[in-house]
Amino acid sequence: SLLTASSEPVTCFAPSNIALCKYWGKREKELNLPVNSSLSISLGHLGTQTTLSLAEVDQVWLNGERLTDDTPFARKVIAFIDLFRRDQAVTLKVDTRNNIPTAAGLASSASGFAALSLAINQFFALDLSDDVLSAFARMGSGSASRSLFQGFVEWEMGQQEDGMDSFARPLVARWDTLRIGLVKVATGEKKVDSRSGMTRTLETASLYQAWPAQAARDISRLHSAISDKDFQLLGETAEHNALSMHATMIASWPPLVYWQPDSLAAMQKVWQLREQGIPIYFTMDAGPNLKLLFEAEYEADVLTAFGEIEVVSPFSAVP
Ligand code: 2P0
Repeated sequence: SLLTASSEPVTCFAPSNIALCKYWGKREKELNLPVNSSLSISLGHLGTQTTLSLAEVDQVWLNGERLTDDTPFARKVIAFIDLFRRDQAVTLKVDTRNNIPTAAGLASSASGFAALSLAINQFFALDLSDDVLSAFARMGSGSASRSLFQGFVEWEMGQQEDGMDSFARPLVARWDTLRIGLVKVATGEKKVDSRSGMTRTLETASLYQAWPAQAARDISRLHSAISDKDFQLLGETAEHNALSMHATMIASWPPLVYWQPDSLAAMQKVWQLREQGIPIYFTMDAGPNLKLLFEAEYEADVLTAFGEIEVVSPFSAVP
């Protein structure tokens, strides 16, 4: 059917998210179909704002600067728009702005493709359901399926070959005292992105065979932790899950070690605080930075130990 484009620019926002049970490995690469389900928490006001408008030629802007067409991000964005417009002669300007402090070292592809999906839906008046929109966002970047929603979000891996049952949904539970601390170790471009890191792990790490079962177990533990407000179970599960994912990365060849010396120093600080009785845990993604998990009453202790880190209150943005 023919698309009707809005004559006015459309702006949409989507939050960044941190997985407590990670997405690591694809069973299908074109559609970003995952090997395992994952569960995340969105970061409230931290994320991406994307504006779509008609333009003479396709153009992708990032934080106020026009990208050249061969930039990886620009190519991915144009390929994603092509999924919707097919052969129709609609040329667009995509203006993407991340308010994620670059100092926090957070990835922006999840919030970026989620915000772009929302903007496309509105710009072309597609009126897609949340489930379908999440499945579309997934095609831009797997973790974008989760960034359409605030709060706790679960991305069900699904079974179908067409991927239409592989999408994320928000959980109804909230946890107002939960806090996430962003510990920056380094912010430079990583040498191996998640996409190629996953491929390498699946192809070369025999340890990866243990991952799908652990992820399934961790998802069910996280559900218990969330419904019982059991912070220790939440933290232990998330930290163990992240370290297990990193173990599969390290067991790849050539080895995939995202840690830097300061990453390990920060982990040791977390373990030391726990020995002192402060309930604090960490998770890490495909990079050297740590994301701390703790509850509001310990925020002062965490800031004393880690200095002036960014602290996110994920449920303050959830109505
Ligand atoms: C996650 N990561 O669950 C995991 C943990 C990185 C480590 O989702 O290839 O950028 O675009 O589907 O979504 C990063 O992977 O990869 C990611 P693609 P994506 O947050």
